Amino acid sequence: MFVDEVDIHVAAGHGGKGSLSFRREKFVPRGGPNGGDGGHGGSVFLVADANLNTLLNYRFQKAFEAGRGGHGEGSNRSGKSGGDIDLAVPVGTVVYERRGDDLVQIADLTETGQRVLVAKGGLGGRGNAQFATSTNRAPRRVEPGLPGEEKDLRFHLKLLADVGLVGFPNAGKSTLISRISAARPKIADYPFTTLTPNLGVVSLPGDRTFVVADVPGLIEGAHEGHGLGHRFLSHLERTKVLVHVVDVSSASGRDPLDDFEVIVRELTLFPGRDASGERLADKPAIVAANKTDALDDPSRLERLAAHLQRKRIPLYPVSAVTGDGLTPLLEAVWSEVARQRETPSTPVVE
Ligand SMILES: Nc1nc2c(ncn2[C@@H]2O[C@H](COP(=O)(O)OP(=O)(O)OP(=O)(O)O)[C@@H](O)[C@H]2O)c(=O)[nH]1
Ligand SMILES: [Mg+2]
Repeated sequence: MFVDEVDIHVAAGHGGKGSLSFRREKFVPRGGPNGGDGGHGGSVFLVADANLNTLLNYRFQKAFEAGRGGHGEGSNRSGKSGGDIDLAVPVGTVVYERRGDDLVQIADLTETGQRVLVAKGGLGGRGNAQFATSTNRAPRRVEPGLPGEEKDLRFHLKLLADVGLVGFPNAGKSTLISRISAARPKIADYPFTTLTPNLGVVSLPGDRTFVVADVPGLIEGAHEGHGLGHRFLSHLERTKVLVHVVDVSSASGRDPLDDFEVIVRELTLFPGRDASGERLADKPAIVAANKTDALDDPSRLERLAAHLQRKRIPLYPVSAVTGDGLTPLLEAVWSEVARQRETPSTPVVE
């Protein structure tokens, strides 16, 4: 099951308290203070794990607590430090902290192995040995341990892909990704076959690779929750290029030009932006006019082509089933991906 948003609670460990103790030895009537310090509380970290692709685990367990620091002891023994905990999250997880009614972004785990501190353990208190001075040789002062940080966090997984496939249900997005990558999503002749996003890696000759995301189809009114709604569009926020998959055969019973415009409108109405403030509708777009093997009425494709030419959007007629036209499409997609990779986006400073 694919889960891309969860709310959890993390608590770092409390620091242990310092010890109050004096040396007691035969023939030493008044031994000096020897109370050790309390151990520090354990901290909570998040670690980006490339083997995870969902936040499903956090559906079942929602509260995590790192270890408490042990109390200090006599003979200057410090308490044990509380154990840290590492919570594994998929690469692409954005972390928000709840502060009152606000959610404030505190981390973005975009690289495998990246580890970030989200709740710091409390310091252990000092034992009385630390308070001895020349004027006070028998201090009775000790410190309690400090509480560890506690936070309410939201994890939001936003997949990291270079290219997003968008289009109506049944347009052939999953067929296309299965044809150009090793991804094997379910394909069927009915709408809403794909219920969660799929990722695939496309490899072109000359070590050129990019990652494609196939997301559930959109329909008119998706921004109002129709169909599966906008729910999965956040997974396209970080893509560099969108490929519109448009069914140009007559099977859909709709007009390809209208289909394209409906999707553009839905993208425009999606509020999400990437780190540079770019909206989905502003991303470079390429149109794959699909199902040309079943093109019974060429005027459907011609009208779409004329429309896109006016809008200066590149069009590639393809058949995801026979493979016709896929090489030129992928080359065009690659060129755009490569161009975007060369112009790093300037993140919005918050
Ligand atoms: N003739 C023909 N049929 C195709 C082509 N591409 C996809 N199809 C068929 O169209 C139907 C839908 O394909 P999918 O790949 O599941 O469509 P999708 O866009 O992923 O659909 P959703 O997951 O519902 O959004 C399937 O029956 C495919 O076999 C094509 O190039 N030519
Ligand atoms: Mg699909």
